[in-house]
Amino acid sequence: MSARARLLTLGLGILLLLSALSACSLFRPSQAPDEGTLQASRIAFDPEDPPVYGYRVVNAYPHDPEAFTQGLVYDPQEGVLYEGTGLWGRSSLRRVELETGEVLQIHELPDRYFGEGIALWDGKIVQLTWQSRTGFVYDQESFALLRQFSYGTEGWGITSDPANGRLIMSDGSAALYFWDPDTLEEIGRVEVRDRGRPVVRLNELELIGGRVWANVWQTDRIAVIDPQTGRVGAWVDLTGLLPPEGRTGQEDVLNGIAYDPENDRLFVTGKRWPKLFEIELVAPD
Ligand SMILES: [Ca+2]
Repeated sequence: MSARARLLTLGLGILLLLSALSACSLFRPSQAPDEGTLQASRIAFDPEDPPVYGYRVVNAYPHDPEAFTQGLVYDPQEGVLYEGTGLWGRSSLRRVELETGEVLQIHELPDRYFGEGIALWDGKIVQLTWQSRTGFVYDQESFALLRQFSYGTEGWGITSDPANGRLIMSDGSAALYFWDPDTLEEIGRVEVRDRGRPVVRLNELELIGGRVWANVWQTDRIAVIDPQTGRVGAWVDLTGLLPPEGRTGQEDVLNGIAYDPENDRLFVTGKRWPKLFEIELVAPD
């Protein structure tokens, strides 16, 4: 066999091997498709026909059943959760250990404020209140109050969008508002729609892979939204997440989404839920 024929044979062999490999599982992504689950950053997004994802519980952790969760954030640098809670006279800002649910630090709001969403920004924590049109900025480490500010709507959810230099907040309507993180003034807004229909009662928020995940108040659903267009491109249905045997009888609705971008972990809980869950998503059939 000539050198040229040998080369050709070798090349053909490699081609055949590559096509065989790509047809089998070796080239599939490592993120758990074997179990039929996906991590949050990997779900499909289709505004024309949004897929509805189910879930699988990966871990269940204790959660203070007195915490009326209104804001939830995970800080990958510290490996802890930050939580904002509501109710008159019971509202707070907390640093919480993920694995135990232990409250490591707490700041209680004055009784006249009903605490709402929280967001981390540059070593600070921004906390909204429900109807007082008042927000607070704290030092992330000490919880010292740095600033109090006003805004023109109710306050429901808030999340940070560092890549676009803005905060994104909700007020219970179908709007997402963009805020300058330094002045805390509105710099834009978008209406959220699912195939043309406004999606109202957007509550707690989390930015995951450039998309806004929003709890829809009084439902078990999370809308996944493109903040540039406002279009919903996927839903997550968390019906049945808190099983009957785990209930205390005091629970309110699903609320609270936190994301660990370093390990692609998604955490969800609810108001006065005794558990906080790490979940993965299950694609529709
Ligand atoms: Ca959140």
